[in-house]
Amino acid sequence: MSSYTRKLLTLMFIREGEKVLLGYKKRGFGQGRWNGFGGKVEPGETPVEAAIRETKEEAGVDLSVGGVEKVGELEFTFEGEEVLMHVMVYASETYQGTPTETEEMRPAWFPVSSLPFAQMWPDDSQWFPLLLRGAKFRGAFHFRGHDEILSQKLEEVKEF
Ligand code: 8OG
Repeated sequence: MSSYTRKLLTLMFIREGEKVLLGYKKRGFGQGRWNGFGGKVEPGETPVEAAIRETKEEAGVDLSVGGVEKVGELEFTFEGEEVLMHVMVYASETYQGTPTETEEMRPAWFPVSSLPFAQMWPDDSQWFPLLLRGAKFRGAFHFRGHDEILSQKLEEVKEF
């Protein structure tokens, strides 16, 4: 059995009515894909604090702790790599400020009925329907490279 080094990360989706705010990742991990906002949890931060900080850094918008809900937990592993990315997924239906392009992300609103799944991580099309209907979920995806899912688990949970 391989032992993984776990990395704790966050992922935030802002929803306004029938639209979701995504960011086009301009550099780094996941470059060229649309995604929520997020990154590593730093020492001394709670995951929700990290999620709010990353959203401010990447999209220029402010969220409040009270408006943020944890909606999912996802684990990602990659063939031949010893890192396990443990991603806490959050949603917020309120925000302040105007989404603004940063060095890392170009934000844009997408109707929930036409999300750019072909330009998103391949697992996203599986759990996004759960997120969009307000369900909570746990999933694990094992990748070959960044495009091919070798195995996966996904389940709906009542609460975290
Ligand atoms: O700090 P950095 O930008 O490298 O953090 C990576 C971000 O990408 C973090 O928000 C977690 C997120 N992420 C993965 N894998 C996947 C995935 O398969 N789907 C989605 N939507 N996001 C992912 O690390």
